[in-house]
Order: sequence, then structure tokens, then C-alpha cells
Amino acid sequence: MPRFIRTAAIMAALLLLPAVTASFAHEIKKGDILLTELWSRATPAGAKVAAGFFTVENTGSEADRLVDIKTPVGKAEIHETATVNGVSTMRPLEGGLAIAPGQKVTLAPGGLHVMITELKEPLKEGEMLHLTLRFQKAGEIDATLHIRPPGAPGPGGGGAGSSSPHGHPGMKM
Ligand SMILES: [Cu+2]
Repeated sequence: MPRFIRTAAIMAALLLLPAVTASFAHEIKKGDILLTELWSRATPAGAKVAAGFFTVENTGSEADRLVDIKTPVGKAEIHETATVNGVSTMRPLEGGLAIAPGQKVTLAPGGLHVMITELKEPLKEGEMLHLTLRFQKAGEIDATLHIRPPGAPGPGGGGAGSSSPHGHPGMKM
């Protein structure tokens, strides 16, 4: 009897696993590149800009570089945020994002991010944002980013309005 119960419990756990993996341990791997924590934020109607975030890890022994990003919903590029004399500004990352062997780089609000301009449609909470990332070595990777509530501070949990919005001084919106 206890053995049957144990088996049933394991089977239940296995059945639950795919859903859990999809929503919480979402990761994408190609070659030596591992992408995790892929997320974005919902945008208000009429907004022309959006941002995407993820963590990229180079699990291999050779350097790689994220050189280009495309998305069906607009124009995408990699931006860096820098604070000069107390003023936060952002600019496209020249030459792409280099990732050394063993290095892990996190894109997050206030730092590196995928900038989407000329946004064709609002990003809706609960849906997915599709990006095609092109790496010098790993090649093209299709990435899906969970669209979190507006103002979400991170890839999971949290709620709206708990952090400052993703600011873009210097860009006309
Ligand atoms: Cu930006």
C-alpha cells in the first residue's frame, strides 16, 4: 500500500513537471549559450518602445558575442545604461554584447537591455515576446520572453508599480 501511494505521488509530480518547467524554469540552450530569466513588461496602448531582459551564459570554452536581435513586433537593439555625472543615459552597445567563456551576463532594468522601438502592437501581460538572437558562434536562437505586468521589477513574482519604470532619457518617445 505505501508503495502504491509513493508511486502515485511520483507520477503526479511527473505530470505536473512540464507546466512548472514552462512557467518557472524557462530556459533555452543552443550550443554553448544558455538563456534563462527571459522576461519583458506589458506596454500601454500606443506605446512605441518596450524592453526585454534575460540572462545569457556562455557555458563553453570560447568567447561568443550577441551581435544582432530581431523581433516581429518592431526594431530591436541591445542598449547599455550608463550614469554620467549623476544622469542616467542609454545608448546602443557598439559591436554587440561580448560573453567570455564561463561568463554570465544579466540584462535588467537600469542596465543592459533589449530596446524595442517602432513597436507595432502593445505587449500584453501573460503573452510572449519573440526575439531572434544572433550569436557569432552559437548562431541564431529563437527566444521567447514572458510578458510581465507593467513595472514588474523582475522575471517572476512581484507586482505592478513596485519599481521605477524603465527610463529612457535622451530618447524621444
Ligand atoms: Cu533602451
